[in-house]
Amino acid sequence: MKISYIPTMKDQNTPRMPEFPVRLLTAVPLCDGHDSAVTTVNQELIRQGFEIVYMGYHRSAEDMVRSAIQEDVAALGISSYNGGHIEFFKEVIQLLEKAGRNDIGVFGGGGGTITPDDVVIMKQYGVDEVFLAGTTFESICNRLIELYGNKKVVLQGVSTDTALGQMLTAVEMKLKDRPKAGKRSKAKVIGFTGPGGAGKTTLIDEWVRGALMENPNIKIGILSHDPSSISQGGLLGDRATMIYSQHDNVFLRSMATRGKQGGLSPATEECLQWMVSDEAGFDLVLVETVGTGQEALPFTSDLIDTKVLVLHPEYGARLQLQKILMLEVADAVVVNKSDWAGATRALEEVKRQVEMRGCEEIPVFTTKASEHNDQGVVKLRNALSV
Ligand code: B12
Repeated sequence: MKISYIPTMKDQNTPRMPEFPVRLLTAVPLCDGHDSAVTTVNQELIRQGFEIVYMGYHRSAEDMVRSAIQEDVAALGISSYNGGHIEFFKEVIQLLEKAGRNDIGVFGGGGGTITPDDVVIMKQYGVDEVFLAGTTFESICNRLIELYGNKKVVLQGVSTDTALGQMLTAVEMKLKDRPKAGKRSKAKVIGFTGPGGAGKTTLIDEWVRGALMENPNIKIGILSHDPSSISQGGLLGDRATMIYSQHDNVFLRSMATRGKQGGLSPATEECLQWMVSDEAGFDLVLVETVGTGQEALPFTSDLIDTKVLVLHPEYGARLQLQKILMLEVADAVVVNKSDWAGATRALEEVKRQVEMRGCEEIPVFTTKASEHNDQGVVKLRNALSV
């Protein structure tokens, strides 16, 4: 039995990335903080055109499997250094099987920790590939395209994580003859935009945490965007920040912008139609744009009920505020990171700027989303939520 993929350098028929990027999810298991290897591998995969949904380290098998299903990735890659890989990979495969998703492949690596003998056992119970120390990035990329470059999409409504995940893939892949979304539900839709580093993802995660504490039955959907790179690949990294949104009541889909400017993806509108369909059954849908610039007006869709502009206190000189278009069309403005130096000044300047534009009806909030139960986040949620 071939125990691992060792480069032969005879790759005459180097596999090519298909028309739509291969989507993979990568993560590091529970009790393991070795993330520099997977970060390096991610970077190379993105450069070769893969879309990588990255979950970060210290992740349970349950979280990995739920995420892989919602993201409808072709495969799940685990980077494991602290031992226990034989058991951990097996648990992941068993959970995928239990969910009826053994179409999602499992592969991984772990430098000198995973031995060739371990790989024999792991392949026997269903791991597709383990990349041992010394494997070149080129060989890893080629093998992953070979294994996962031919993803099939099955359409079966949107009422489960599997079905909704696959429907969103069909939309992203522009599958011909895909159905249209049905009647709009009562779900409230809130869009969050603002510059990179303002803390949008953390704010959403804290929002979700609060909403779930208040109402454990609430069903929340999230569409979270990150930029595609020049290579067409992309690092979709919001799951590494969103801790509380990895929950059975929350459906989180990471989307790459795939060539569209302005903060969203060409597929966002149609994906949103499905997210707010009666059949999907969400109470609340949150949309996060990529980090945007001063000219961005990303929320033109009628489906977005409330638009929130999130800023951090370091937007530069006051003059910079005058250039931000969203300050005139947002339904709420948030100055996050209220513990930062200059936050009080920023709040005053933003309020004055909104007034000077004759938009004094737009409320301005100050939040510290990195802290649980921050009263600013609670006020914001109470003011805007269902
Ligand atoms: C760097 C490192 C660290 C760094 C980690 C920094 C970070 N943020 O990741 C620091 C110094 C912090 C660290 C800490 C610890 N470490 Co350490 N660490 C390493 C080391 C030297 C290299 C790992 C690495 O990043 N390699 C670089 C990658 C790119 O190369 P590679 O490993 O050869 O991987 C190849 C393939 O496997 C593949 N691959 C790997 N992952 C993936 C994932 C995917 C998706 C794909 C496609 C491919 C792939 O890509 C590479 C291609 O050639 C290893 C030793 C080793 N040689 O493995 C020990 C090692 C893993 N660490 C070890 C230990 C014990 C620890 C500590 C517990 C030490 C301590 N007592 O505090 C802590 C635990 C930290 C934690 N919270 O988990 C042990 C683990 C022993 C075990 N399993 O029983 C090792 C094996 C060292 C040893 N021989 O003792 N460590």
